[in-house]
Amino acid sequence: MKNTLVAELLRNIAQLLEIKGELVFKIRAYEKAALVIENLEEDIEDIWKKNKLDDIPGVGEALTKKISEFLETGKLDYYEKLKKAVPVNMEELGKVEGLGPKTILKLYKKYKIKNLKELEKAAKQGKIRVIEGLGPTVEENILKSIEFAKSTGNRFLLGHALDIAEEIKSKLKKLKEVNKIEIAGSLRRKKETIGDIDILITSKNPAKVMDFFTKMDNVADVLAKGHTKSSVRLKEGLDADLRVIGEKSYGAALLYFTGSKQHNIILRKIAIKKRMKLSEYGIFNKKTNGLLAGKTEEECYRKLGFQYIEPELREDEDEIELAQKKKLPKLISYKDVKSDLQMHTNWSDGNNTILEMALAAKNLGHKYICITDHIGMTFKIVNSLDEKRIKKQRKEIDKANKQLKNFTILQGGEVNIKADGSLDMKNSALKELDIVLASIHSGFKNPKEKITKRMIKAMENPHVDIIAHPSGRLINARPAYEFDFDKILEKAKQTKTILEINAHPQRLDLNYINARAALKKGIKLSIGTDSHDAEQLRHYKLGIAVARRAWANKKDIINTYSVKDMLNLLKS
Ligand code: DGT
Ligand code: CA
Ligand code: CA
Ligand code: ZN
Repeated sequence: MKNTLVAELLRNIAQLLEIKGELVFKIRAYEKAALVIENLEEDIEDIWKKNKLDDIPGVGEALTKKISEFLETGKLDYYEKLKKAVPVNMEELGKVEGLGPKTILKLYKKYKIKNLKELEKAAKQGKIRVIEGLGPTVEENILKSIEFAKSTGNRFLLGHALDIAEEIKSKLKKLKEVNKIEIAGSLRRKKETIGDIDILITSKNPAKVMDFFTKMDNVADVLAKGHTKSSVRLKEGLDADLRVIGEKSYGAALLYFTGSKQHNIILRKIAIKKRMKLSEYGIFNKKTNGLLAGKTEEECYRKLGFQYIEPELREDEDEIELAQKKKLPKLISYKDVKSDLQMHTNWSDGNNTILEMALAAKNLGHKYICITDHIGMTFKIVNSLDEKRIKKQRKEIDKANKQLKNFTILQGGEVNIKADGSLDMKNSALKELDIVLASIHSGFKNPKEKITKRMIKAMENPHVDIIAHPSGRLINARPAYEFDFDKILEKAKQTKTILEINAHPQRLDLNYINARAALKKGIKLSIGTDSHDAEQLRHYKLGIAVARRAWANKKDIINTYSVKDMLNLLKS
C-alpha cells in the first residue's frame, strides 16, 4: 500500500506552499486530500489502476494527475520543482518534533534557516528563545529533537520494509529459475528499523532472475546489475540487494548476510581459534582449505560447536556464549500466540465493527481477542466510551460471541492515565471489564519523576491489568518519554501488572531491550496490535518478533495461554 507515502507527499507539498506564502485554500486542499488518502481502506494503487482517483473526496482533476504521475514514476515533477523553488529542507526540518510549518516559516524569515545544521547552530546560540511565541522551552526541545533526528537517520520501519520485501520474495519465488530464497540481513533478525533489504537465492540461471529483479514495477533506479549481485533503489525509497549463492555455500552465505556484523565477527574469531576459517563461502580447514560445512546454517553452527542460534538473537548480546554452553532458551514461536490483546473498533476510533475484527482475527488463527476501545471522560477526539456506552458495548460483544464458534471476544478498555496518575474512568466501570489497559496519551514532556509516579499510581489500581505501549515512543517520530524503568519494573512485579509489547509497526513498545529486562525480572508480557482496522491485525507477528528478540519463551507471553488461563494470570 502506498497510501501513507502519497499522503506524506501531499503534506510535504502543503508545507512548502505554506512557506512560499501560497493561498490558504490551496494549502488546505492538499492537507485535506492527504488526510482522506491516509484513511482510505482501499489501496490507492488499485484505485488508480481502475482510473477512479477522482472519486476520492478532495481529489480533483489536478490532484489526480499529480498522484498518477507519482504512482507511475515514483516521482512528481511539480514537487521536485517546488523543492528547488523553496530552499528550505522540509523533509529534514519536519522530523524535528514540535516544529510545524509556521515555525519553520518564522525561522526562515528571521534567520534564513534552511536545514537541520543551521537550526542547530541558531538554537545553540540562543537565537530561538528570543523569537516571539517560541521561548527557551521550545529551544531546548529543538535541541533534544535534533539529537533524536540525527540518531534515526534514513531507516525504514520493520513492518513497512517487511511488507515490501515479502512481496518481492513472493514474486521471485514464482520464477522457475529460483530454487532457494530467503530474506537475510536486519529483516531476518527483525530489527525495529531497516537500512536495506537483502535477498539471497540459489539459481541455475541467474541472468534471468537478475533481469526480472531489476525490472520489477517498483524499481526506481538500478544501482548495479551483475551475475551474482544486483542492487536496486525501490520507489518506496529503500534499496534492495539480490545475491546469487552456490548451493554448497548457501548456509554459510545466509549466516554471513543475516548478520549482525558483530555476531559474524565473533563467530569468525572463534573459528580461527578452532583452526578453521569461516567466510560467506563456508567453513574451511585452515591448513588444507578443505570445505567442512556450508550447505546449511545448522551445519555451520554445529561445526563450530554451537547450538543453532535463531536470527532474532544474533545481536552479540550473550547468545554466542550460551550457544556454546548449549543453554539457549526455547523461544516462543510464531505459531504459539492465540490472541490479540489490544484493538479498537468503530465504537471509538477504529474502522471496523466488533464482529468484523473478530472474524478477521479468527481468520489469522487466533482463538480469542480483547476489544480495547478507548474509554474515558475527557479523551473525546477518539470518541472514548463512557460508562453507559461500555455497558451497551458489552451487549454487542455478547451477541457477537453467540455468532462465533470456538472463539471468544473479551471486553477490555484502554483508559488514560491522567496528569495526577488517576484514571479517566471510575473503578466501578473498570471492574466490569475483562481486561483494563492503562496508558499515557498526554504530558509526554513531564519530568521523569512525574511520569514515573503517574505510571506507578496506575499500576497500583487493582483493576489495571496491562500498561499499554509503556514508553510512548513512535519509531523515527517521537522519542520515549522519560521515566524510571527500573521502578516501573519493580512495581509491575509487585502488583502483578502485565507490560505490553505493542505490535503496531510504528510503536514496537516495549522495545526488545526493555522487554528483555522485564522478562529477567519475571514480569509477564502481552502482545497487542493496537489495530484500528482489521487489516492491521496481521501485525501481531511483529510483536512476536520483539518477544523473540527479548528471549521470551512461550510462558512469558500471556497471549499463548488459553483464554481461561490467561484471565487467571491477571490481577483480579
Ligand atoms: P541494515 O541494512 O542497516 O538494516 O542492517 P544489516 O544488518 O542488514 O546490514 P547490511 O545490509 O549492511 O549487511 C547485511 C549483512 O551482511 C550484515 O548483517 C552482516 C553482513 N556484513 C555486511 N558487511 C559486513 C562486514 O563488513 N563484516 C561482516 N563480518 N559482515 C558484514
Ligand atoms: Ca540490510
Ligand atoms: Ca545490504
Ligand atoms: Zn493507544
